[in-house]
Amino acid sequence: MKQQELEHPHIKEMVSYELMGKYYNPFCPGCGYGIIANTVNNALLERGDLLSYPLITGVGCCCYMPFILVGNSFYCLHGRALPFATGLKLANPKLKPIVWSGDGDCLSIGMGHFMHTARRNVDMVMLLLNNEVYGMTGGQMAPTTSSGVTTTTTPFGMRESSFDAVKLAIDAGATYVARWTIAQPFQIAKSFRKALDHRGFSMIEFISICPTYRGRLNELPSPVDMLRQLKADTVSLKDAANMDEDQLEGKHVVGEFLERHDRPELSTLYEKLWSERGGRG
Ligand SMILES: Cc1ncc(C[n+]2csc(CCOP(=O)(O)OP(=O)(O)O)c2C)c(N)n1
Ligand code: SF4
Ligand SMILES: [Mg+2]
Repeated sequence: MKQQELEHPHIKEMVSYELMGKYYNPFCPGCGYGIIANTVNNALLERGDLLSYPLITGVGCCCYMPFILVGNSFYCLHGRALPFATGLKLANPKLKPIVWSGDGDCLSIGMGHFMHTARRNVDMVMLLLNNEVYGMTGGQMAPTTSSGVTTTTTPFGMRESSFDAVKLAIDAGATYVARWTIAQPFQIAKSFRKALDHRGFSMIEFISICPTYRGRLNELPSPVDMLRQLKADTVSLKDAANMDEDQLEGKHVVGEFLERHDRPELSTLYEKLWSERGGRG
């Protein structure tokens, strides 16, 4: 039987079209990553000049993202996307690398790179996809897993405290920091466009849903249930200002947390150094 041609608006620009000749989606049904992929893809297509925005990933479910997005992609080792992107930026300062990383990829194995890339304020956009688990490897706990949450490695509920990626990014020196949930595609698109135009290290955290592990193990097996819960647990930065620590327990505070333009950017510093010394060679 002749295979049906699948209609997808951007199929010709997709990596998967070249690789497999058809539309390909590696995510489980209901995975929140699809919403992020679609939103970011549309914002990138608006730019037109796709070669200026290399897509770089570590390892995890979220790192399949470039397979279904437009543009050039580089698939790196687990936790190592940021140093690769730094090298790319220094080699060709005209590029604006876009790094995709999971909460495990960025805040466990890649934590050192995250801190130092923010400290150096390297001009790139880092998209941190936080589903509170290691999705790809079977739903183990992550450094973002909330208190009490069941994962395959916390069968009696998470007892450890978790990291707040936004606070870490700000303290380390990032210059644009935002957090949204996947139930906020308009805010995601606006924030992503802003990050593309920002000169310096931008970090946008997306709170996503993993129905397969995070949901199934916590009595929220349906993506719709998870989405409803996510919306119920979301608090804007403005509202959070009037809430105490107990009221904010288990909530996702969303908004633009920081935008600053007073820190030097790494590739600019090096370009200046090269020109003072008569060129790169
Ligand atoms: C050096 C190394 N250690 C461990 C692994 C196994 N591994 C692959 S993905 C992953 C965690 C992924 O979790 P996260 O970054 O949160 O991404 P998600 O799958 O949730 O999107 C781990 C531990 C690996 N690939 N390489
Ligand atoms: S395991 Fe979870 S994060 Fe990974 S694709 Fe499936 S739903 Fe998405
Ligand atoms: Mg994860």
